[in-house]
Amino acid sequence: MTTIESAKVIVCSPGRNFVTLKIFTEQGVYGLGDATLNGREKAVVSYLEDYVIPCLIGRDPSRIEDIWQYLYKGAYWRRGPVTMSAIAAVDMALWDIKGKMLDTPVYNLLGGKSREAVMVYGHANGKDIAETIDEVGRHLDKGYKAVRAQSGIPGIESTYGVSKTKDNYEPAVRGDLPKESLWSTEKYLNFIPKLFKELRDTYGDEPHLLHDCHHRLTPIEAARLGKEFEPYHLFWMEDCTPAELQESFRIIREHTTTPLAVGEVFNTVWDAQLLISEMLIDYLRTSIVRGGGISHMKKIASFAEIYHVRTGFHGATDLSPVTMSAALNFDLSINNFGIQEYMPHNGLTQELFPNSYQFKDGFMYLEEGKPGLGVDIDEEKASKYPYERAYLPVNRKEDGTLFNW
Ligand code: GCO
Ligand code: MG
Repeated sequence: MTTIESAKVIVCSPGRNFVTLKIFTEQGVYGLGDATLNGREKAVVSYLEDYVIPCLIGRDPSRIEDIWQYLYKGAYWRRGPVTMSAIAAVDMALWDIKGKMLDTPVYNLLGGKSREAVMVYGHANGKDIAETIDEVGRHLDKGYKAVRAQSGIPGIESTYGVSKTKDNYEPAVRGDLPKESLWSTEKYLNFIPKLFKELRDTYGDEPHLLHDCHHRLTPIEAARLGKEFEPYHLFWMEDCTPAELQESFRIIREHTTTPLAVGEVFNTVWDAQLLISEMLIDYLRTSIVRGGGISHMKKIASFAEIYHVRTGFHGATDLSPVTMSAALNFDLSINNFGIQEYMPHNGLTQELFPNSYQFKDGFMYLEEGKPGLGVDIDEEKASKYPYERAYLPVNRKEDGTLFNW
């Protein structure tokens, strides 16, 4: 029998914080899991170090499902982002170990490839319509088949998804307190359909265009926007309302044929049960790191498949290359894959996490024959970039009311 000998948590900050779990077996094989929870990283570090790791020592790492159930049911306190990110990290590491021990990529363990490559979408953002159009064009020139477009809104100083420097948008800001931003739904709703009209006028019908509302609308406002987007046939409209209230999507669905994506903040299948079974959404955004790892995401994706819901995993830069590698193995294997978000990590992060994925012409490819997840961590380099506290922003309406960010 193989046995788990030890495990440790590695925290590093090559431009942003990452939490990585490394599980070692007595046989000398190790596995990696991502446990990064943006803006609340240390809560997961403690959950792993103080409670989970002691329960892993001496166990057989090949019993992935049993260990998952032990950590989920055995804690009594179920669900939630801290618990599920910690369980996800263990689960990813165990799949990585299993793949390495059997000398095969994880996608093979999940049923083998269903496709050769994974369609990804990139992020285009600009301070106004003209700049966003240019940014979309720059992505199309790079080969992207799908681009998410976010633009600054006239009269609002800063907007979700729009970077001041035109770099990839990084919302977490280092410092002692969260930054505060201001929001006006009225200004946003009057403006944003114009962006997509201009994008279609400029680039025609072919490119897939996506947009993230970032949880800021009420159901009826979302219905209005979905309807106004219809002539520009978006690939999806994302997180149009905060989705704790799953029933709210019935209202949106009654009014619009714009495809809906939701769920990057979800943690279990129960967060999306009604959304999926009533076919109120088209794409589920829950990712491997938020959704309890590969083992639980397999169940969610299979449930979604029955109802014609496809995956569209969250893949912002706060999900480490370990999650990205797990996601790509998963995306390659399932039939109801939709699209994968891809926000390239900075060069330093790529160095700290050597990986085997490659972007080409709008698709992501995994190097053939890499066993396990196909990702590693350079611990020595990582130790040179210690944790720095960073928060996601807080959002207020123009009159000061605290709002969704
Ligand atoms: C996305 C997301 C991100 C999140 C971020 C939070 O669609 O990529 O909405 O931009 O805000 O991942 O940590
Ligand atoms: Mg989003």
